[in-house]
Amino acid sequence: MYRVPIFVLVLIFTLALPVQSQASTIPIIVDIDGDVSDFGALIYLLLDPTVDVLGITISAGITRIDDGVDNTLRLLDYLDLPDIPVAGGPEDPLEGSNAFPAAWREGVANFFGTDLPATQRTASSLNASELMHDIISTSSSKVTIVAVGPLTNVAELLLHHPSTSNIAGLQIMGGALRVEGNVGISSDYDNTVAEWNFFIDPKANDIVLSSDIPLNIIPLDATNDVPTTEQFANKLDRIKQTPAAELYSQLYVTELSFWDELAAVSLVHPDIVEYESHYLAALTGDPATEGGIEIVDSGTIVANIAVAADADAFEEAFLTVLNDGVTQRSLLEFPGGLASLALVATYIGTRYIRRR
Ligand SMILES: [Ca+2]
Repeated sequence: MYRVPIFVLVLIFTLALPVQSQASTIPIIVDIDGDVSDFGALIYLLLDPTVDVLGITISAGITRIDDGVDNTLRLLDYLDLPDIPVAGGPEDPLEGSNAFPAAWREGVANFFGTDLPATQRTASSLNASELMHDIISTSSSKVTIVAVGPLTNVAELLLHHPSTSNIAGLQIMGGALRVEGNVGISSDYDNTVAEWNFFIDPKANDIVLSSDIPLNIIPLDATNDVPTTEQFANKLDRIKQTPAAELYSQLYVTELSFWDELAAVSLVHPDIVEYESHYLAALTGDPATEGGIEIVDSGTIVANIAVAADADAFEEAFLTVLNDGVTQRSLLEFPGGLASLALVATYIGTRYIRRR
């Protein structure tokens, strides 16, 4: 029988082991508005072993509520995950009538036109803010809310259930601090300061930024540093080996940003972003500036707001979870890959010479 030398076995197992964080589990609720970036973030959070997703709520943003709930239930089925409760929020913002372009909203139906199968799973009988409250009030440890859509559901939670003592914090994708917003450049709205999530429901932003919950905000200032590139698409196509990676590669769109994905990954890996700490105020009322945020001298709580991100570290952490540990395909691409190959070649060569 051919005997495999021990050091070769050690080498193989060393290369095969996924690198995983040793942090304790983070209990979270994920609030999404159903775009590709939302599902990228959600998939990451569902699959990261250091995160425990207790519930998923849908806010009306890119998605209409029914589409968002249906797509999320299909995703849970596709990933063969347990029954995590899913609940939809209101179709309209707390105030105003700002909305994403209709064509964008049509595009999310039927899981972005993919063939993701329909599901027998059903939504929670509770609405989004009541499901949040139910989870938070019965959790044995403090719950973090990851909100990557308009803040309508979170604001409703705070309006109806003001006690925030069992909320660990909010991890939010939204806003633009010192960079141009993305509403005016992609729609007919005459507003150059707002980012889309914060533009849809400025009143909700005001309620959240005025609360006493610890805030981590990931605005365009940081997500501009993590663009969705052709290079990443090619890499994903080359290495994908899981249902999650396969689905994400179908949905992935280049020349945008990893908006919500960055908020998700930086929850687990805070060093990926660079935070500043400020009192922040939400701009409301004026159509030209509503949805904007600004630094102010005083407030209820100092927020952490990300101003930069490390693209390489983000992509590695995101891919590690999405693709079950495999972020490189060729042996030559492994760190130390050439050295490993040389070791194996030396061993085989030595055996060959000894036999002769
Ligand atoms: Ca989103």
